[in-house]
This record gives sequence, C-alpha cells and structure tokens, in this order.
Amino acid sequence: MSQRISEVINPIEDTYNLSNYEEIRHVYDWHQAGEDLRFRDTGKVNIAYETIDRHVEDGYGDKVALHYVDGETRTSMTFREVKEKTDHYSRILRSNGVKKGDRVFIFLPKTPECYISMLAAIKIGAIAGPLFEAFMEDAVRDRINDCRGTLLITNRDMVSRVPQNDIPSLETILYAEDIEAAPVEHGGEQVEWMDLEDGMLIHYTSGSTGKPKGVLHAHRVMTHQYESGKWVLDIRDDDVYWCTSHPGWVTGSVYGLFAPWLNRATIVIQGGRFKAENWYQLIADLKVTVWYSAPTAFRMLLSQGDVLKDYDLSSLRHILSVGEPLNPEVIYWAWERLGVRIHDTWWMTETGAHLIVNLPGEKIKPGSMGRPFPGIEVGILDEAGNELPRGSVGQLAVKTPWPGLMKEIWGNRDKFDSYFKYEGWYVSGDLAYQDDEDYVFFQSRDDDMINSAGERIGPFEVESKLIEHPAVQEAGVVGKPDPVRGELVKAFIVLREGYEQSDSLLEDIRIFVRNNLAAHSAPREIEVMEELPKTTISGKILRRELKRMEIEKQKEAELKKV
Ligand code: 6R9
Repeated sequence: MSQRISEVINPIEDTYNLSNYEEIRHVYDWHQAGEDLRFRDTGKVNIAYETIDRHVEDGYGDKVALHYVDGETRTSMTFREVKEKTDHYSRILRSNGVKKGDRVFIFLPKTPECYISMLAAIKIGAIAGPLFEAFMEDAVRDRINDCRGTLLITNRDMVSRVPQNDIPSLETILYAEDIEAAPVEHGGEQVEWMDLEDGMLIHYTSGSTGKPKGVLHAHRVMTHQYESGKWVLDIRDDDVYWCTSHPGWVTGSVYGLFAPWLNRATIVIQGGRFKAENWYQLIADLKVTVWYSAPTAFRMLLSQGDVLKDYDLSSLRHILSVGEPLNPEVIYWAWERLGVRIHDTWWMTETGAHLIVNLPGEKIKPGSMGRPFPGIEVGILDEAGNELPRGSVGQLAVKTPWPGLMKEIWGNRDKFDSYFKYEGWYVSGDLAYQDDEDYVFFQSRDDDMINSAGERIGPFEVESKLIEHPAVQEAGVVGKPDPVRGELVKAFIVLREGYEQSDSLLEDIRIFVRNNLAAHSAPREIEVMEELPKTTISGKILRRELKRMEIEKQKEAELKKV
C-alpha cells in the first residue's frame, strides 16, 4: 500500500504542538474584545478614526503606515501623513455634498489613494464601496446602480471603463489626480461620530451565481477585525505586513487595510501584475515579516521552482492563506523552501472577518482550514438543520451572532434571510467536516461535491493530489454526469512548463492519483487546458464553470449521434 505524504513526513505536526488553543477558547470573551479601541471609552465610534487618527493621538504619528511599491516607484507615508491626507479627501467629499449614509464608490488601482479614499468616505459617515480594478464598465455600473451610489472616486487611466450614463443616482465623479492637486486646508474635525450599527462598507461578492449581492458591514465589525489582526495575523509593532489582495476583494479591504491598521502595522501596498521575481524582490527589499496571500498565488510561485533561491526571504516570520482550499503540497513547499508554515484561514465576505483559523504556534493539519476562532462556534448540519457527529460531512454553519456578521444584503431581505434558515445558525454554503480535535476540513461548496458510485469525493482532495504530480501545475476537478456511476471524476489540468501532453503522461497522472489517494478518486478523464477559469477578483477556480462546459460538451455529443 502506498503512503500519503502526511504519513511519511510531517514537519508541521511534529515541530509545533504548543496547543494552548483550548485554554484561549475557554477564556476568550467577545465582550472584552477590542480593548484598545477608543470607542470602548468614549462611546463614540468611527472605524476610520480607530484605524488611523487614534495612532496619531497616541504618539505614533511618525511611524511608517505604508510602503508603496510599483515598478520603480517607491514611497512611504507615516500615520500622520495618512491622517492628513484622509482629512483632505474628506473635506473634498463633504464639499461635493457627501452626507452620512451615502454610498461612495472607489474605482482605483492598488495605490495609497485607493486606501485613503475608502477611509475618507468612512470618516465622514458615508459607506465605502471599493471596486476591483479590473472591472469593466457593466460591472461598475451594476454595482453603483444596485445601492444607488452618489459619488465615484476614480482616476483618468480608468476612464474608458467608467460608465458615463445609465446611473441615475450618480451625481459626481472625482479624479484622484484632482484631489491630490487641490490646495490642502488645515484644521477642522472631519470625523463624523457614528452608531456601532451604522453602515460603513459595502462589498459586492463575486457573483459566480446570480447577480452580485451587496454585503453591507457596520462599524461594529471593527472589533472582530481588530481581534483577528492581533491573534491571527499576529501583528507586532516592528512588523512589515503585506497582503497581496486588492481592496475590491474583501480580503484586500479587511486584511489589506482595516485589520492591520487597527493594529498599527506598517503595511505594504504593491501595484503591478503578478511576477514571481518582483514579489520575492519586494519581500527581500522591504523585509516583509507577515505575508497574506491566496493558494493560487502560492501555486504559481511553487511552479516557478528555483526562482526563489536568488532572494533573501529570511525576514518572513508568518504566512497566511485564504480564499480557496490550501493544498498540502503548498504547505510542504513553504516549509521546505522558506522554513515557514502557511496558516490557512476561512471566512467569507458576509462574515466580516476570520471564523476558522490556524493560530500561530498551534498544530497545523495540512488539508484542514484550522479551528474556530476563539468566540466562534461552528456546527456541521444535516438537511434538517441538526448537528451531525464529528467526522460527518454536512453544511458548515456558525452560531449567531458575532461582531463581524454582515448587517444586511443591500435591498434583498430574502437573500439575507436565506443564510439564517436554521434558527440560531448562519449557513455558509460550504460543505465540511470537523474532526475530534475541532479541526475543520473543507470539502467543497454545497454544489461541488462529487458522488461517484455512492462514494462521496471532495474535489479538493483530488486536486491536491493531482498537483503533487510533477507535471501538473493546476487542477480543477468536477463530477461529470455518468449514467452508470451517477458521476465520474473528471479533471481539468494545466501542465507545467516543459511537459508535453501525451496519452502515457495522462495515464501516469491518473495512476498517480489512484495509487496515492484512492481508486475511486482517480480521474476517469483528464483534459489539458491552457488555463483554468477563475473568478476575476480572488482567482478561485470556477469548478461550476468547468462543469457547465463539460455538460455542454456532452449535449453536443448526444446531438451528433442523432
Ligand atoms: C475571504 C473570502 C468565500 C468562499 C467560502 C469558501 C471559499 C474561503 C477558504 C475557502 C477553502 C479556505 N473559501 N476561504 N475555501 N479554504 N481557507 O474568500 O471571501 O470571496 O466571500 O469567498 O471562499 O467557499 O464560502 P469570499
């Protein structure tokens, strides 16, 4: 019998077993959370104030708040400079008629102006709507229309993709270049004091099903973001923290801006496209210590192999991942090549901050997303909403409420209610199981699970195994409808450079999965693609799209027979 990698070497489990998790969970209490946040003393709240202004008041005005890197461009700004800029932007928004509760959209590349615009809108009580920089005109229009945005901040480079009409609510378009060039006034308190339940951020989710939903968060989300920044990102005062996501994706706003800055971290904002050399260079030059990215990016780095040996990456202390299943292969790669573990985290746009995490120093089980964040209770539910025993696969749900939970889905009460169909639970739409030590293992989205001849097969497990094969760079696995087995396992793969497609190679890959995972999990069919379909913002592999293509193909074949 062949052995699984995790049975042969498991540095992850052997090295770390500090396990004070039980203890932390036991004493943790949301009511005491966010102790350092000022609203605890004053009763007055604004997340933009807590994120930036508070640090200046506390004497950290000269600390570097951000490093900005884009090609040859390298600049830095202190917390005082960020505060002053935010005030400047806030004044201009006010003079353009923005009021408490208005929706202000931000359509900018990953630049300091993007982050400052978001904070400026929130500071004066408006709701910030960050848009992903690669959106085309229709996507921008749909989102602004949905929640009747009144003002858009963009720049002239994006102009061709900024809709000029068909948005009745949109009164003003401001260009960041003009705001930057406008004379700066001084003085005058800009902060609008808000209620904890007042809205501050609206994120449209990727919309792989139906039209995008506007997930609204209230100022209270800050407690959860602050706490997870402190415990999960493990931010310390001399850290240089880099989250690679654009704020148009919730990871880029919550863990690119709010959580690190609530914890007074020096952050990195990097422009430009992904290139392994540039990323490694950035880490080496700025001595990045805490790094938050996504499995797709790690897999791309992994597939570039030896590029990494030319860079000094020894500054890295802590690495985190989010957004899609983190393949064990990637964890082992980072452990071997960087000497650092990758900590998976699970959460959703709707949940406001981390729910399932790997706390630093705790045992990691590759293949699992980690354990519930202290203060969070997870349940695995059956179709009737009853909790299933440990080890059974079911709907991943979370006990309500918690501080980060969304306030509403904009203008869509039915959609909002659909998350709470079982009394006392938030239902995520993911399928998972939990083991006896509380670790949660992601299986798939509710509709991705493959059932072949009565065997439940999680596509993630098969994909992880596939990319352990030296020829496979990326893999997406779906259930292909099959008259005999119900479904059969079909794999779509991208080959690594230097590998040619051939029958014998595909057979070798199939046998590799059969031998290393399980016979019933081995793909009956393997198709080689140039690239896999992915969501635009977060780069998740769109299994549903692969499945749709597959079903289309089958139909065509049927028609040809007649
Ligand atoms: C933060 C974010 C949420 C969905 C979620 C799940 C998937 C997120 C994951 C993960 C496996 C992880 N997801 N983290 N799947 N392992 N660590 O991603 O938000 O874009 O709203 O997506 O992403 O399916 O339900 P969002």
